[in-house]
Amino acid sequence: MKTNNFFIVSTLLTVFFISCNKKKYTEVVEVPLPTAQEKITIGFPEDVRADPGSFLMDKLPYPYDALAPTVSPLTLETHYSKHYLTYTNNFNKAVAGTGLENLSIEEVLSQLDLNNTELRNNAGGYYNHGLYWKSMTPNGGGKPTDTIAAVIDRDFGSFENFKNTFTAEASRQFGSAWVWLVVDKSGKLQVTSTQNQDNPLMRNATIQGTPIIALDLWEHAYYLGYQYRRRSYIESFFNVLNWKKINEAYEATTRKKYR
Ligand code: MN3
Repeated sequence: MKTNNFFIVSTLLTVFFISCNKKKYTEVVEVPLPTAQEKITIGFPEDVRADPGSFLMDKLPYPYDALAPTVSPLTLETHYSKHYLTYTNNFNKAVAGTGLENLSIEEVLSQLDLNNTELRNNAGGYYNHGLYWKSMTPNGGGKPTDTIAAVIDRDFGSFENFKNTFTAEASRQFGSAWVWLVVDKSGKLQVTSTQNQDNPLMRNATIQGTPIIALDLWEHAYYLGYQYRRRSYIESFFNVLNWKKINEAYEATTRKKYR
């Protein structure tokens, strides 16, 4: 009898200790990123200053925490104040003395020498991020309205078809890339993608056109919030799309064409 009791008690203790250990282990895994550090790190977009140059940074049209949870505050702060700032400074350095510095950014991109990788990468990085900031807004998303809604229906059949096409194009990317909605040379909307910091305004683009939506698929754009779940970031992007601005960009493109 005594042996039996001892056996039962020790079994219960063993089970107890194992479950304690399991719990401890689980707690360690679930510890979130330190929020205290985020508070210290995050500043204000208006405090970011580029070096003097021909091209100015686009002002971020919302605070760093405005796009959460689609884009985490720390991601947006780092992206805008470090990555975008660096592209802008390096672009201004690379374009100086090329004879292109007084052109519009769209003209620079369509005319630049693709073998000049410093200029190509940084002019792309400068333009691409400017459009990415404008593609998004807090309380955005939903279905498009105005002209762009009708044109999406015309060229994709429906908004759902457009969304599926864009998501599929984004999901099949490998490595650092951008996904675009462009107005092509015939005025039709098309979804396309580019590698690195290239874009559809460059002469090497498979589908050339004027971009009106830009999605950054570099890891720095989503890794802190999503890690390996790139697909979740792509899906969440639709929750912050700025359809008002996208419609304006579409209308500006067609006006330019038929002017
Ligand atoms: Mn980026």
